[in-house]
Amino acid sequence: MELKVLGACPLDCPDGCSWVVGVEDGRAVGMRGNADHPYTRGALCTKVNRWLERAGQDDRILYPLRRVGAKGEGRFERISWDEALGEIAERLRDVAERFGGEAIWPYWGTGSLGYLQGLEGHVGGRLFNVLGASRHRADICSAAGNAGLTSILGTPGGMDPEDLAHARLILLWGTNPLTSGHHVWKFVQDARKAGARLVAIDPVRTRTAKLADEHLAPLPGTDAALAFGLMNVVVGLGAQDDAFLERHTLGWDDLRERIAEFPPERVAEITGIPEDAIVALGERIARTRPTAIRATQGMQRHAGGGAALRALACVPGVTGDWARRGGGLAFSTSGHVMLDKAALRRDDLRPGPGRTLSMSRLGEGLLDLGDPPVKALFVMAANPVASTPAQGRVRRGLARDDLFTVVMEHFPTDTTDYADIVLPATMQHEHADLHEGYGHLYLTWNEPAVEPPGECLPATETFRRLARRMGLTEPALYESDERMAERALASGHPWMAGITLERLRKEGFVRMNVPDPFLPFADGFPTPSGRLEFRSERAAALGLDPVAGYTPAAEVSDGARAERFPLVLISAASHHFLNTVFGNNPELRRRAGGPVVRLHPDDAAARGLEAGRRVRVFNDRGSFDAAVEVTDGVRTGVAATTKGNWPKFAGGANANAVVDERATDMGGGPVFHDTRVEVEALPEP
Ligand SMILES: Nc1nc2c(c(=O)[nH]1)N[C@H]1C(S)=C(S)[C@@H](COP(=O)(O)OP(=O)(O)OC[C@H]3O[C@@H](n4cnc5c(=O)[nH]c(N)nc54)[C@H](O)[C@@H]3O)O[C@H]1N2
Ligand SMILES: Nc1nc2c(c(=O)[nH]1)N[C@H]1C(S)=C(S)[C@@H](COP(=O)(O)OP(=O)(O)OC[C@H]3O[C@@H](n4cnc5c(=O)[nH]c(N)nc54)[C@H](O)[C@@H]3O)O[C@H]1N2
Ligand code: SF4
Ligand SMILES: [Mo]
Repeated sequence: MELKVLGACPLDCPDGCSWVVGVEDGRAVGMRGNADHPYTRGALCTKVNRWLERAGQDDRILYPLRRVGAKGEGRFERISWDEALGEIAERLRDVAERFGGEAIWPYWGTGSLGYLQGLEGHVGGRLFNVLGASRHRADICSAAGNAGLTSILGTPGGMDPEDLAHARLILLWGTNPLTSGHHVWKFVQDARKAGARLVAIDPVRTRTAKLADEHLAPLPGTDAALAFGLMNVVVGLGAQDDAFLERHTLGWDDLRERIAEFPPERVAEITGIPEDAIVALGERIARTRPTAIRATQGMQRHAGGGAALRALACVPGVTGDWARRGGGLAFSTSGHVMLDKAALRRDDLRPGPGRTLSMSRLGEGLLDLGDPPVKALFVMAANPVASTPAQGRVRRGLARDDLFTVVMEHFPTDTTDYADIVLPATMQHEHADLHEGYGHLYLTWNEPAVEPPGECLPATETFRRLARRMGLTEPALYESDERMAERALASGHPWMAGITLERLRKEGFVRMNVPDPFLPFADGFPTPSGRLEFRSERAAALGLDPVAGYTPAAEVSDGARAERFPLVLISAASHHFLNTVFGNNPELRRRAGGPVVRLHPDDAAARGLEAGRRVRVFNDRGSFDAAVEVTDGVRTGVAATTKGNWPKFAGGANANAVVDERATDMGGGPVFHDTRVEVEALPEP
């Protein structure tokens, strides 16, 4: 008889799907989206539909491995868990003794967002706290936007994306949901059926933009200017919500002056969008209540990414839409998740405060930092050779002979190729975990459905065994997965009331007890003033402009650099891969058809490039190879490619070979889409 086991997709996607695994005789025989989950509603996605196929792929890592070739070569021998843990325990102890705990860098990626097995995976987080390791700041994805929004709203958590269904005008701004989180589309379509208009704002005519009522294509990195231009039109019509501004905001006079600096004519020049289109959209916002903005990570991958989200959040402040159901801005709902994260992480176990290292700057961390230098790197659920900026520097750092590297993985990635020891990790349907979705308000429990293959172990169990091997006595290092989940759930916050592990296990998912309808700021904003802060003293204290404004991108706006490298490269989500996960799935690789760079016909013609031509995309940092697609779906001056290609299947490099390690204005995020390149034909084979 087939058993149905409820679980959760662990990948870094806002949708946080609930899934059902069919199990027969201890084997997983099927997986589908949970039809009962209000957000998943029965469907997974093109990628995760191949989850079980992925779990059984021939190249899966099933045993601990020790490197036998040179770093980067990827030659290993099988060893026992006992040997692996013994060697890791000894090397970590040795590094800590000789250089101090901070010479150890636990590098957690986004392969799993689970509270137990993933990001800061919790026995592991506790173990590295006990060792006094450097702290890892997971700033590669949303840090700039989170910081920008927090400066004005007090939290990155905005409106419930499900409430997009109640909007009358929806701006999909720097987001491509049909590729990067398609479950929100149902709510968008519900709004349209009720008469709402849909506008996409993206330099690229994406799958999503093609289906919108209107598409505006700004120059990359100019969104804050566009937001101010739209507010300029709204205020020009006297359509601001004076009562809301008076009661709920701080610094309206300052913002008003800033808005006056951005008449549509100037904004047209900055953004490359026709002035009449800016005026028309501003007028539409002025007369349409409620207007909702759905923005995700795309637009904050520029030097001014924090300022961009900060500016966008001003729009519903001016129109008063933050107070209306179906109005406001939806970026990430993570800020609303009231789990007791401190009880999981246990920072109190640290011997001292400890330095913080940036996930986005691994090259810098391995090559430039002293005092102490990083001597041991523990990589979990991350593939930095493929996903982190400055690929050449990352490779050089990982190739250091004096660095001891452990990688916990499912597959032989470009990163495991540099490991001294590789540890085989379980996949989601083989271990337990607790999840949120950063695009909705449900918590999900993932029950293990089958026994792991080979000698794969969950991260939690790996760290319990490592702690024992190191002779550590702290009891928190030996807690069970279930006990940790219970602690996280018992935060005492009213939104968590009645949500126990027992209930989650039985029901699979539970909506947090937020008020219904959910207006996140009905009781005020969680800022120091309790108001929406157009003017923020906290921003000023960070050396930033106290008033929201426009911070230009770095390379995009650099005229001298533009002469050498005329095209702005955007490397956004691939439809077929989830970051680099699935990048080694044969069928999805076949569908993706290898790396592609999309150019406007004028830009292709200027370089004598025809569709299908193999090219080198390069700048002074490095290069990668791709095939040209010629399309008027990208603006002139923009080259569009995707992230997620494995360098080892793409001639040794991907888009991150040309991306800089520079940080964003706020949050220390990466600047993937703030990159200038040139494209030239490769010699015909
Ligand atoms: N299929 C698939 N789904 C994914 C992922 C994946 O790799 N594949 N990745 C997941 C992860 S980790 C994340 S963080 C999210 C990311 O999901 P998104 O937020 O959608 O991020 P991106 O794909 O980087 O960019 C979205 C859009 O922003 C546009 N864009 C780039 N620069 C600018 C700009 O300056 N202004 C404006 N207005 N638009 C701009 C790009 O052209 C792109 O179409 O998706 C998740 N979902
Ligand atoms: N050029 C460019 N680069 C980008 C981006 C971009 O827009 N453009 N986007 C960035 C973004 S938004 C993100 S979030 C980062 C992601 O960067 P990373 O966090 O490094 O994510 P991935 O590259 O997908 O690597 C995740 C790895 O974890 C493994 N894995 C999956 N599940 C588990 C598990 O349960 N346990 C263990 N041990 N391993 C597991 C997978 O096999 C995979 O190799 O990439 C960034 N890189
Ligand atoms: S990747 Fe996103 S859409 Fe696909 S199953 Fe996972 S959560 Fe759902
Ligand atoms: Mo991400």
